[in-house]
Amino acid sequence: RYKAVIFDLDGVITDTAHYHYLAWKRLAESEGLPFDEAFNEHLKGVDRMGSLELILAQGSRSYSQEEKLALADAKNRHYVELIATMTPADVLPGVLDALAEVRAAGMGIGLASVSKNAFTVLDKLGIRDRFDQVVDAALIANSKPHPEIFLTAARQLGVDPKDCLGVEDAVAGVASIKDAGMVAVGVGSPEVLTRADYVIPSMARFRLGDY
Ligand code: G16
Ligand code: MG
Repeated sequence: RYKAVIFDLDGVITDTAHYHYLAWKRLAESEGLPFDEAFNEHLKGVDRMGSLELILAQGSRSYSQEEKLALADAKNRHYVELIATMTPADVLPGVLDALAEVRAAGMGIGLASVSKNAFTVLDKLGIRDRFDQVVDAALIANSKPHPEIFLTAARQLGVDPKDCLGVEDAVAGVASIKDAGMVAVGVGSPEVLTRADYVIPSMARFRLGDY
């Protein structure tokens, strides 16, 4: 039924979503701003400066562009430190089987991540060559929830968006998939990922034939 499957990176392929959370939490606390798991859900899939804006909006003080860039840079340095320890063992359970299942079905495989660190993470995991096309921050102007990133991945794969399945753990990412005209598989909780067509608790439950 589908011609390609396009996967998100952070939170789907590997648990970098947790590293982003830790790095933003430290940053927020250093500025005396509130931060918890529930608030973090809004940041998933949102690019670096967009995430920072959401965090700073929790407080009343205004920041110059220079201060914002310094804060974003500090968060990224912490995040890069955290991902430096990653190895191929950090690929989440079920992911390699899912990629093999999609490959065996003769479909294209894409990756859609708004992260500037996407290639670093793929190389740490040793799985860059399993994707036919990778679309990262360098190739797009609009972060998720805008559909641009999934539309770009479909175009690069040479398939129509309606023939694509998108896989995402973030509210913003599911919105991006749906607004691109694709079918969405959410990885997480159905109460959070309300726009997803299907929701699985983890990639270990991914079965192409179910969608
Ligand atoms: C990811 C994360 C976001 C993060 C963004 C930018 O997007 O989900 O939390 O803010 O990348 O990352 P960086 O600061 O490394 O450029 P995705 O699309 O992979 O879920
Ligand atoms: Mg994600």
